[in-house]
Amino acid sequence: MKQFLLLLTHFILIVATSFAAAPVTSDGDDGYRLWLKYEPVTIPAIKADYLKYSGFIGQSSNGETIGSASKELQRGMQQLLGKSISVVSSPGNRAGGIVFKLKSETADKQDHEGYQIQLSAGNIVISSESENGLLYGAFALLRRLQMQQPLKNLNIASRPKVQYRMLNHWDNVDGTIERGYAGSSLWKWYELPERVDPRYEDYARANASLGINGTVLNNVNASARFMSQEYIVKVAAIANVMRKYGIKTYLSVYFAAPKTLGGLTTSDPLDPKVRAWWTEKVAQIYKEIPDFGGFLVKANSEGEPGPQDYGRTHADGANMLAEAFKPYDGIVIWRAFVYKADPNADRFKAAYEEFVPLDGKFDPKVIVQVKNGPIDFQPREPFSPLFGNMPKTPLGMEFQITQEYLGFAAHAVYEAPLFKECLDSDTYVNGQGSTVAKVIDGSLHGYTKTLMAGVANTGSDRNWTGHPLAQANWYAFGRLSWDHQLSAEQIADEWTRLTLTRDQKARGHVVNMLLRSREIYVDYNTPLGLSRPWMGVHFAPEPWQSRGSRPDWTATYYHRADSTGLGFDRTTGGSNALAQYQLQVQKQWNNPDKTALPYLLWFHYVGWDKKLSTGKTLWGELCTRLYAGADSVLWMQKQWDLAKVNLDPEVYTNVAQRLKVQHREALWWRDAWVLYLQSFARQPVPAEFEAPKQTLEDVKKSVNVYLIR
Ligand code: BDP
Repeated sequence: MKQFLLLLTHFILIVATSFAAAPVTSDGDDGYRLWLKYEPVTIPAIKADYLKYSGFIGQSSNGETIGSASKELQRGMQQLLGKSISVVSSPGNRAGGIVFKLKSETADKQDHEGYQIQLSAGNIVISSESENGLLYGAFALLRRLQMQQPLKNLNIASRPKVQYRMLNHWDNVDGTIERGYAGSSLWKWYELPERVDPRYEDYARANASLGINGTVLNNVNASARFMSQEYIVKVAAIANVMRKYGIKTYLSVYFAAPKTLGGLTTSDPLDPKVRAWWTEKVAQIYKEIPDFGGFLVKANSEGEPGPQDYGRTHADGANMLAEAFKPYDGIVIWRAFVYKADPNADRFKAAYEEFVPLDGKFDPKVIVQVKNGPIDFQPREPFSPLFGNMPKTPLGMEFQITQEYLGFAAHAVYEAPLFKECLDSDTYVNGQGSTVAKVIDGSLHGYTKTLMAGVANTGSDRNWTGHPLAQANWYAFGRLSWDHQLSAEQIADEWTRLTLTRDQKARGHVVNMLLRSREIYVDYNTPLGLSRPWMGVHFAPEPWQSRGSRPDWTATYYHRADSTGLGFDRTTGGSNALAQYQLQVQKQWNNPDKTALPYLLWFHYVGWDKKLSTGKTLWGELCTRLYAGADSVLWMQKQWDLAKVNLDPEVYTNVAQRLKVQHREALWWRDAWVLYLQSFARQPVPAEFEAPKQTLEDVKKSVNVYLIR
């Protein structure tokens, strides 16, 4: 089954990306440079302003990362201002340059990677307690210059709100990427360690420019092969590049590796031989990678092995690995994405039920990584009830940047509003204002370790992300992992300026479109709180799918449509999943008349004729949203066209064509839901909309094409 799904995913990937690569012309922007384009500054006063500080770069220590910072400044100033700048190791009292200043460390860990940029004694001074901070400061200065912002009164101080800011790659040894839609893996295992692709450095630069300081190279459905010496040296070759940009390298581990790779008879975490095996393994890794970041573990989840195979708990498993890391800086990131195949259970409740009883039982080296929602990266989910309910265990956030449920690389969906919606949700655990963001940044419970991870959307496509606008999602994730208080709009505007156009009007159109894109997607894909994590293709509509190897791997399990209504009752009358939240949150969602419409069907089974707050019946409202969503893709096309003259023609055409695909597929989704739900609701499509021209059977046939091997 797994093999088949992998093949299927691969097939879809090919289909989804076959229209991806517009030919690259010599003068077009192929997207490779991302937001680090460094195009010449066009405002003379700004140029003159910065040129005053282009005399030299003062770099008095010679670490690798500070070296990268100088190199980046040289590259940036050369391209932005047309001036080559040399690096001096002892600037003395010279003025007219950019000076790096390494300060002594304070006890506050978060300050460690922070930076200040000020004008002082005729120089631009970038100071930090760490080389990473200096690198982040250099990128921040370059960002400012790229955005043509004046230097006057320059006084910037910034520090990360979260300690571990990382990408999770779901990349496999064979070069495929689970849920990857932008080509194959960036990591070329077959040619490593001898050949180190120069692209690794550009990857590291892009991440460092956002403040990302960690990367997990391989899929959470991990191959034990990554624990072999052969692969450890390959990983070390990549880690050598990452290190220069302040990025630590991590690996996902296969929990049963002691058995499959080590030849032991068990992988029981309480078995002394197993513990010794891991201790030795970790030591072996540190020999090759002295700054190794740690392990990411998916255990007892979707068929992966884990401690429960031996009657042990998640804490037993995680703590055993933590013990192996004791002599080192590395950490263990244990995922909370678990749900058992219980036909009577509500998958929504599973992670909470398994993990909350373990609160306080994890080693201090462990962070539990929780997906933003209780199910699985849906276009809209309520926040996971784990947030706030494990005060004694550092909980990290797992967002998905790759668009598994968001239209792959064919649909433009700007994800910052989705990320922010979760981060800004109030858990009420310590009264009003106990937001998820405060859980994640540690301020609510005083976590010693804090983490935000994003499942990467990068691949071997020349433009990294397949859809040119998907770069904005990588960018937004990185910026929010540094500062979750930035707004989705501010990030969109920044990214658009750096990547697409400096023109204010054109930017306005693009930003407008980006900001609305997620809501538009939700409208034609999963309106009013529908969800659809069934086992099929995660791309095409299949609300009729009712057979699977387990009930929660069907579509009907989630939407529960029948002749009287639709939706999943999670109130006391139903699964009572709502009880996992604080009372104030329950109040928000336990009454169908008061539940905000975007969450309605997440918590309630609602009759087809029930009048909603909009004045329409459930059926009427569903139709309205599905039609409005699909039509709004035409509005997106219009916004994009309005910006055309200020966009690179290559990028313009690439996105314009994808928006056409998006519209075609939005209609597909709309028709699938309307026709399928209509077979239960037995009502006509409201008169103001044109009824679908195809039949439900037609839609099913078109979806079945995706299932053909
Ligand atoms: C689901 C994906 C699956 C992942 C799993 C996970 O469909 O490919 O392995 O999540 O996060 O969303 O472990």
